[in-house]
Amino acid sequence: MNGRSSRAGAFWEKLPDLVKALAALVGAIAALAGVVVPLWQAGVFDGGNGKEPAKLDPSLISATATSTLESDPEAQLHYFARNTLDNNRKTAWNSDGSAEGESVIYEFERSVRIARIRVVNGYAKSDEAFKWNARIREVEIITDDGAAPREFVDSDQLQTIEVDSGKTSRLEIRIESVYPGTRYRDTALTEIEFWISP
Ligand SMILES: [Ca+2]
Repeated sequence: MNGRSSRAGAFWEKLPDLVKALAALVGAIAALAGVVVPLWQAGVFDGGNGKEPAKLDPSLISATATSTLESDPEAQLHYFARNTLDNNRKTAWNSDGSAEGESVIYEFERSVRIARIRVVNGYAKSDEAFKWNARIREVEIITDDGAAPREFVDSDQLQTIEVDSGKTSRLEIRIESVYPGTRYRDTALTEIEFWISP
């Protein structure tokens, strides 16, 4: 045999090893898929309940507050709690003076299990409005399931607060403390979203 054919011979001799290695790799991938697929089906990778929380339609929510700043009809400014559900950063709920001990109360058309809320704290329509008015700091989140303390971040960006309520027909945010405004004692909340577990 010349050198060329002996190299080819060496290749063919090694082929069974290559096939075995390839078969082992395919087997390993199949075994991994065999583990991963049942984990996925069991919901391990999507929160453990088989489905991700979904945003509750704001039209199914009513909003009230125990303190609300009077409207300014001439300037077309209104501060009612419903402003936190309109997906508009230019509108907000404002308390009338200090908000400590006051509540914003949301009621739902049907009982829901709330996994988290997402809020835009303060009066986010402008940097000035945000600084001038107070922002919510410590709260009690009160549902049919009980009360739990939480703390909001001093930011005009959307922030997430984990709630994990049982079935509840309402969620009350009772304000315990605030980040003070530089000009007003009024405390503001611009937006809130309710994310519910299926
Ligand atoms: Ca708003």
